[in-house]
Amino acid sequence: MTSLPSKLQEQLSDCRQEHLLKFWDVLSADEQKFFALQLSSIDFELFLRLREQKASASDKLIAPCDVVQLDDAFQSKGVASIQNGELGVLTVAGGQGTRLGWSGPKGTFPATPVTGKSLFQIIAEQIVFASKKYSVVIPWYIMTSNENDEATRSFLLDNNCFGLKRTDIFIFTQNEIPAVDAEGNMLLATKNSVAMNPDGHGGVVSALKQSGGLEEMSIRGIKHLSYVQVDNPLANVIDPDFIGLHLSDKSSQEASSKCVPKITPEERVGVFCNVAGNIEVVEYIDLPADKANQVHADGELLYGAGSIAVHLFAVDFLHRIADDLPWHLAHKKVQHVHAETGDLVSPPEPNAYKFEKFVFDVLPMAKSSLVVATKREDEFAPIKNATGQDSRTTSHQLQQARALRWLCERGVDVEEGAKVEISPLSGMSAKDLDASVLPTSIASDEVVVI
Ligand code: UD2
Repeated sequence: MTSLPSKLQEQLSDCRQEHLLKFWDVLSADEQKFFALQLSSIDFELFLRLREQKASASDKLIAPCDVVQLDDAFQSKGVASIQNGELGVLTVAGGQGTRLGWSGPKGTFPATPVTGKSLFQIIAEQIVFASKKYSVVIPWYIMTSNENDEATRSFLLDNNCFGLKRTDIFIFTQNEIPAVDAEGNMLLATKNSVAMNPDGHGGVVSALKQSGGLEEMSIRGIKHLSYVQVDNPLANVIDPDFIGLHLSDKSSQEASSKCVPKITPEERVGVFCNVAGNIEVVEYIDLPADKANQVHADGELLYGAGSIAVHLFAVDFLHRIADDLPWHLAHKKVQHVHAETGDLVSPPEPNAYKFEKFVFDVLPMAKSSLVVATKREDEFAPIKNATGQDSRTTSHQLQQARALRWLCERGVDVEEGAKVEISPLSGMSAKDLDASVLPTSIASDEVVVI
């Protein structure tokens, strides 16, 4: 039996967390080693600060925010920036597909309606397409979590990175932070490990900095990042119109975001708002019901600028604010080992607080920030749940509908009932399809991949 290094012992005692060592003496030498290693990775100072944090206040002065429409007025600026090699793609993919009932990283989930391409493949192929179209290397930065890092790396390698060079993909892992109970105590996940949770997608900014990602971008000359979540197969990852608008302002934007009309007051998307003069996303659970339900004369939601979590960030800006994101507190169920008996407890009700950062909290820190309205039917078909709203089924329908619209726009006669999928390798707009050989018509019983 070994003893815990004295520095760790002191830290635990300073934070009054000695209860974590309750089972130390019954652990094997290897288990003790593992536990000591995990404990040494915990930022105890941060833990002490966060323990004092109260639930985020929702009594801020909130008003609807200004939104501009997406158009191609500044497309040439966007194209020039891409061609100059200034753009990188940033994907947050730390989540597991738990809500989907998928056991691997969410990005490995089969998402397209005919060929079942994974969420990762859809993004990779958009990058391949754009790299060819603009004759430029577009690096891809992927954030994983401890839980899915290895599986993500293997998946990409096993699939030859879907046509991208491995050296143009930068994979980095987000940090973790201990969950605490109502008394501010850490919980044991097992007898020799603390219950930790990933630090939220907002952890992407500090993780990019710590991993050397921001540095790597500077070396490559990357000035802007196109940020997307992994779970929206319709996200237009490299959009020259959006990038052009982002760059159109004289002072050049530090952050721009896309929004779509929120459909119902209950829809689980954050809303872009003006909060005390700044653009912020107010998360669905934080938007007071009276505001969420307010409508314009035409029936549209007053607070209807729904976030699809698609942003453009200036790399310099991320450098500046990397360590400044606030923390949010979420009351969640956390499975743990009973502090006295050592039995596994699966609480029926939320029993602990998890700390998370949200990426949209960078917006109010930007010197300038733009919210751009885009077509919901073209750019938003998230896959979140196993069934019902935002499931694979609803996403398939939306993907299919967009494919049909694009083909109709290019003059293809598509009969109702036909199954069609457009590969990102063929393009990211109806116009891009002009470079492909298209059929003149598609019969109702046909299955076509373009
Ligand atoms: C997010 C937004 C919501 C809306 C919606 C659009 C938040 C808090 N909510 O809701 O406002 O824009 O998306 O689809 O952002 N992830 C990590 N690490 C983490 C947590 C999440 O990488 O620690 C990734 C995850 O893999 C996924 C993305 O972040 O790609 C979204 O995470 P989520 O499913 O928790 O967000 P959701 O659907 O509640």
